[in-house]
Amino acid sequence: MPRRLVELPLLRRLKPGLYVHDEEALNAEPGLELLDEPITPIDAFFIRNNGALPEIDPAREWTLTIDGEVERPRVWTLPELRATFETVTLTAVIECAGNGRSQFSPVTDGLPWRLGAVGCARWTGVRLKDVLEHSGVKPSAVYTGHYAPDRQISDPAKPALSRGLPIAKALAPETLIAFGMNGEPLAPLHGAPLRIVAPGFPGSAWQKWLDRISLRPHEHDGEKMCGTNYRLPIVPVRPGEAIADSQFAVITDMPVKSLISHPTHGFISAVGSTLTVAGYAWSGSIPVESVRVSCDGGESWREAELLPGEGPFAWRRFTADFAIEKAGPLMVLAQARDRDGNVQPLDAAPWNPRGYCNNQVQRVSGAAR
Ligand SMILES: Nc1nc2c(c(=O)[nH]1)N[C@H]1C(S)=C(S)[C@@H](COP(=O)(O)O)O[C@H]1N2
Ligand SMILES: [Mo]
Repeated sequence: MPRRLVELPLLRRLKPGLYVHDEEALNAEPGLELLDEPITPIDAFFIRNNGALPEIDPAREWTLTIDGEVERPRVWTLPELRATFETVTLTAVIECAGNGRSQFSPVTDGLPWRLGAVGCARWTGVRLKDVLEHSGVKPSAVYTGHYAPDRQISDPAKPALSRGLPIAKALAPETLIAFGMNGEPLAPLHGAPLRIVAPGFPGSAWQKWLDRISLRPHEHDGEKMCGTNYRLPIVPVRPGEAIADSQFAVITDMPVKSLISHPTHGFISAVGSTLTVAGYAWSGSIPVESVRVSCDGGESWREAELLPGEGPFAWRRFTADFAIEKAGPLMVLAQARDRDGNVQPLDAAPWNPRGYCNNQVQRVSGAAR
């Protein structure tokens, strides 16, 4: 019998530290203290679902169909995929495009994510490129379309999500069809048995419960690919202003960003002690170059020490020490910069109707006593 993957009480046991935004679709994020590790543990990892969890019949063998603009369409079983293609493991950040949405003003539509809809994991799978090339990619293929069995809650006839990748990203060596996460078989909540891993691209491009990839002769137009869904205005917009769909473009590489995982809001530092500010920095395709940290609300800054990441798609640990000399309020900020000189905005990121890509500098308030 098909069954719903995970019920809420089970989620609370599996991921006890997560704040649940939405019980029906199961959307949940960790507190930032749970993200203070180079590899995010699975029980601290955020969950994002656009629809109901799919009903998966364990008795039916899972297959992955490759069709569309290919010479030789093909249906794969999991053992066939594993036996035919090289298995690779890479470390990559996945961040929901809506992470930080609650900090936009005025508020926008969408789940009011705080800052926890991000994590860094080790992903194991086969290269999407290898699987597509085995079918013979036609020159007419410019985009992938990804399909999965999960359905919309308000309209179960419709898929919850069907996103895709520009063909260059689909054929890039880092893009995977994954079946493992952090050395374990991929968990049902994270898309088992198969999901896309598209390092640097928004989480929405990382299709879970993948059962079909169709190569498209134009940009994919599946569920949540069009209109304002996971698309940003290509011109500045003011809140409330009407703008045509043609003025939006699909989000591809995510902007440079950092997260302060220590200390957390409301911290107290003793006068005479050292405050160590620590966290992680990452970006889409342009490497992170530096992080600077302030503990006086941005009056003065110090370059953080930045450790190498576990490969080019992982986040990088930063730390900065401050001598706490006098009592009073403290306001900790971290600002990452990428190699092209892009920095996190100190105040608001550009406002957009659906509240995507908010990489504004995080502020953590505390006090010295
Ligand atoms: N089939 C399917 N895949 C999906 C989604 C979905 O709703 N359905 N949500 C996407 C979004 S918006 C995000 S941010 C990531 C979240 O991955 P996670 O739940 O493993 O953290 O999955 C993506 N893949
Ligand atoms: Mo997302």
